[in-house]
Amino acid sequence: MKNITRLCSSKPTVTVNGRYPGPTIYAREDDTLLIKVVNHVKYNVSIHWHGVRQVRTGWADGPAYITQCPIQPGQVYTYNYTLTGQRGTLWWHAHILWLRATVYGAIVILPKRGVPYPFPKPDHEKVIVLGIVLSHV
Ligand SMILES: [Cu+2]
Repeated sequence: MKNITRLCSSKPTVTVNGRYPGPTIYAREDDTLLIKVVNHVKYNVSIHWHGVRQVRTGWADGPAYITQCPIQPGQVYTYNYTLTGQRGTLWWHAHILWLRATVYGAIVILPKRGVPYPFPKPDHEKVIVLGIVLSHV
């Protein structure tokens, strides 16, 4: 939980590592990710890797009550999956009703080392994550 100020009002907000939006994950195609989620809040949590093609790791997809039990307060869960044959910028988000409003971030999947982008190399890259501001809730 962290007090987050948006539109001149502060409120306790569920974040990832105190960050809102949460941290950007950088990886390369074919990397295996081990992402340890420790639930320090009093709500159930799970994280969905939006757009990531789970190849034989459907259990790591993240939707609570669908592919896994939610991570309960005080519990730990390690997502373990491989980014097989995919590149690009996707996002991850909580897969528990309202938590998805504040618990999200980007996941950047770079080409394999030594493999160029399928377009001219950009001069600069910036990750943009669109979100909403919760006010008067
Ligand atoms: Cu999603």
